[in-house]
Amino acid sequence: MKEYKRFLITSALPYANGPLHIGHLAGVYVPSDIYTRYLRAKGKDVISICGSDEHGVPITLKARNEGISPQDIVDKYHSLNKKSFEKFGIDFDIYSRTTAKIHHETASEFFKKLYDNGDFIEQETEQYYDNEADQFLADRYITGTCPHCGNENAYGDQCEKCGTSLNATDLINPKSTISGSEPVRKKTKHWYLPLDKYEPFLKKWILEDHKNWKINVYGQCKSWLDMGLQPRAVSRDLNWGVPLPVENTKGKVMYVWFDAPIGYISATRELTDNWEKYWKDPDTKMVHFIGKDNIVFHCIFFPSMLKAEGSYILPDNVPANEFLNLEGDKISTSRNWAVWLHEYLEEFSGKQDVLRYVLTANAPETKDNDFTWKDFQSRNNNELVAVLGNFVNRTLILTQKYFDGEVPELSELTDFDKETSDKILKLKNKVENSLENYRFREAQKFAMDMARLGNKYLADTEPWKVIKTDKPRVGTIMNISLQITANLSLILEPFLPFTVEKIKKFLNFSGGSWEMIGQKDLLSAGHKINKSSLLFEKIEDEIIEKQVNKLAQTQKIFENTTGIMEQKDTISFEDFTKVDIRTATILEAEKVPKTGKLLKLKIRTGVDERTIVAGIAEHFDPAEIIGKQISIVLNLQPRKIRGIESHGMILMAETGEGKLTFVSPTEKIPDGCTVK
Ligand code: B3M
Ligand code: ZN
Repeated sequence: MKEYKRFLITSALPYANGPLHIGHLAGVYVPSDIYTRYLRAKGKDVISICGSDEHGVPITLKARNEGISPQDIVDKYHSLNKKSFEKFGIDFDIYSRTTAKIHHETASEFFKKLYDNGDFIEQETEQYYDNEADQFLADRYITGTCPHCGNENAYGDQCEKCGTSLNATDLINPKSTISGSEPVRKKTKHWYLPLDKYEPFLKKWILEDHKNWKINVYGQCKSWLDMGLQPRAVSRDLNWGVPLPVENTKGKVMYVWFDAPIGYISATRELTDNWEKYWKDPDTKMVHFIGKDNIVFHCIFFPSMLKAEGSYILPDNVPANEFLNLEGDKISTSRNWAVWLHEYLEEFSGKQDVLRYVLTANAPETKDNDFTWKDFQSRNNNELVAVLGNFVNRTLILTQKYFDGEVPELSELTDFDKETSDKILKLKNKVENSLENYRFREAQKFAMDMARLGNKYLADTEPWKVIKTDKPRVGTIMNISLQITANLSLILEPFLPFTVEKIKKFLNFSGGSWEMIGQKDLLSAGHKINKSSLLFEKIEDEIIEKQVNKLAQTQKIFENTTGIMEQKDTISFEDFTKVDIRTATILEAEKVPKTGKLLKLKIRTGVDERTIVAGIAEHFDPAEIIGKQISIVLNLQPRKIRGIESHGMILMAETGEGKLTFVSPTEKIPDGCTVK
């Protein structure tokens, strides 16, 4: 294997038109961060590059829909996403943006060079034009009737009803979404990069020279290359993007996938005057971290651009991941089926490492994978708490207890002691080998094996028993356990940076390089450690249920907007009579502090007076509902909601849009009457 002098790590530039979710982290940013942190720990010369992709048609559409400018949209999401990355410890050297001046300059220079070289084909085609709005229409700006299924709201590039991909000119009765008028065909000139010309080069470079690429990446490239490549337009008629640096091209900008990958170069330029070393010296290893939908752009399109330009290096690897699903369903922004990072950060404050851990343990490295809240809980409780947290905590507590927080001396070593210590180095080599091959879930598992090793060592040596008879022996045991803990702080750093900071603080250990892993004397005898606290806490069922309910709620809203909920499974009459439904009256109502959603109600049931907590605060003013006669389930098992015991349930009818009304008798009758 080639020894590289420096590393250039890029992570796909997320579109700044929406917030980030767990799929982004799992597929691209956690793996790239692990890899970068590992290289830094090895003392390598490495830079990690990312930023917002701020051009493209969807951003202009969103802006139009919201009645604000595209710049407003990208400003908002650029700062939101930048913050999310920082909070998750995704440690880029720079997080730039493609609306930056330096990017427009860099992309223009790049385009101009290819243009002047005669690398583009110039071609005139007919495209739809909106006379009222005075502009050409991107495919997404045209709707019409699908010629295949008759759907009247098909887009110019695709019918979402039957899934057929379309040309705008296929649509029957096309309409401009900007003015509503019927668009006309008009000639327009565009520039194309003749990808077919680069096919022989790509075939050799990928299919022969990079057989080591991940099988999903290699396979996708091969199928593109087998199908044969076509020239690809690098310009668009749009007023949002990098203007073409060519005379007489007003109203034309670069195709977003032309300028976006150049964003990696611009960001490097912004970061350092030394940028050409990273981009032009063949001793640099460049690695692109991306999701699978970006493979063709990073393995075929961008390399062809770089090759045409001539002075840049090509990526050594493109370890693209597959997709992460959520609770068995594809993550979807438009259906709000996602776990958003900014929400996680609020709801699980301080638990960034838990999510990093779970997403790596479940990373969609070779196939699509599923995130479930249950798995999240069990990995936290059974692995982070029970394995890592438990080992570190026991080691620190026992050291405080038996040796007053001082690293004890080693005395004579048993074979088991030696074996245990020797395994540390073996694990380092395993983790390293996995990381070098972009197998992050395996790498993390091997790193955690070091905590498992520690737990087993403590369980087998039983210092809490030995202390009664042989304190020097316990000194040896604790010394070895502390060395394992210090080694853990080094080997886990790429994966769990926040946890490692804590461990180092507890150990009063300043850390060290990757190559120190395996040393048996990271902490010398007599070294004082600090007081500690728990590294992880158990996540209770309640918390998980809340998240699952939140998702169910989302799903319900989307099901209901398309109609009424389907009938549930049938039940027996006997089952039905088990539910004791009664008329009742609301006597008092008040908001439950700090919840926003909950009302605490005092209810007269005819049988008694009792408290019921209901999630209706967003729909009703407490004052408004006092005295109202309603129906309740009387015999529901009492439940604690936010510390308040709730006895029963208020019956509500809910519309598709989530509007609630009480189910009340149509005339006043006594409380406690049965509803049957
Ligand atoms: N903005 C696409 C995406 O988020 C994209 C990546 C650009 S990388 C140069 O899927
Ligand atoms: Zn259709």
